[in-house]
Amino acid sequence: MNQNELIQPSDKIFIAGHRGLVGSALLRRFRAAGYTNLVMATRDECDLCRQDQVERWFDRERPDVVVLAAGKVGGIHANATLPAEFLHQNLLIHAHTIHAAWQTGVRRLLYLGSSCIYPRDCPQPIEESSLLTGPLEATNEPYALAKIAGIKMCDAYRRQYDCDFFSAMPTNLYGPNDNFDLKHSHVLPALMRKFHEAKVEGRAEVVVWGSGAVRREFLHVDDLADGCLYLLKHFTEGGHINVGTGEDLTIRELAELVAEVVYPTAQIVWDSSMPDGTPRKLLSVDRMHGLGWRHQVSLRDGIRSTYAWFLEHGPAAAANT
Ligand code: GFB
Repeated sequence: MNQNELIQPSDKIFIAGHRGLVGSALLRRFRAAGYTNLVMATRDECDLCRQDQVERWFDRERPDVVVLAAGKVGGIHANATLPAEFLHQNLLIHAHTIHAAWQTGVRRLLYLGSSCIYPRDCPQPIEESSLLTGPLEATNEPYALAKIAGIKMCDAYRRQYDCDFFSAMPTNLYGPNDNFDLKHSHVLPALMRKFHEAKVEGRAEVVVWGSGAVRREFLHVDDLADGCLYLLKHFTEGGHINVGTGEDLTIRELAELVAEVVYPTAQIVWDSSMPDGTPRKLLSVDRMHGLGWRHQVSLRDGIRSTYAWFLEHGPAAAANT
């Protein structure tokens, strides 16, 4: 135990969203670090979209620390076709949880946002100060607005009520327990499943959306979980901080990398009727590096280990829908 750290293994820590990609990684990381007083809630036990249920749950459990990783998430197609659900559910989840945390005296809260909160065309790599400096990417504007509201709630509760609430902005994530749905998932798990199924079914061609020219940054979710624990222990500031690798690649390069691991002889066919989304989304990670934290998992190793997980568990195991 290090008394200088801002959270302690004896703290009661609520991981909201523990069945998803991020929440399940947080559970693994906290347990490995000796944090055993962890509390979780399934949707049946506490529906975060219902204020009465959230308030009752916080009143009963009284956590010391909260990590807010719950929310409706999805890839470009899910965001573009379910805008009302993304806006409504995320606004409710964030508002109820942050408000109840204040009401019950939670000592420290980490809210997880997303790199899509930044303007579509802002300078790259994206610094934290770029927030609200320009228009958002249209394909995920509702989700981004809900995430921005969550960040601003943490800032407002810090300012008005002196709450120790702050936010981390992860770049695009992947890893075990991801959503491998072919339509609604993010690009990396979708490609993994597409290449895998083409190989198993003996099909040469694999259809990949968009032009392949846009660039994305990918962080293994175990690295994000490690970064979150690091921030909870050491980060004394408010506001929001980026968490990423500081490296990006084109979707074409990503597709080739996934093919190399899963199905090297596949032929990639581009479906230009599907949207590209934002042209580039590379986070500046100078502040995290300045705090002494860096990611550990290379993209190639992360794709290999995630594919091994996929082979063991299959697409149906994914809980993050
Ligand atoms: O990962 P993705 O869905 O999300 O798509 P975003 C990234 C890029 O991969 C886009 C292309 O240019 C897609 O057109 N892509 C190629 C594919 N093939 C596929 C495929 O089979 N499935 C998918 N999903 N994409 C999301 C936001 O944006 O990023 C969310 O919509 C969130 O709000 C998330 O912020 C992290 O990076 O474009």
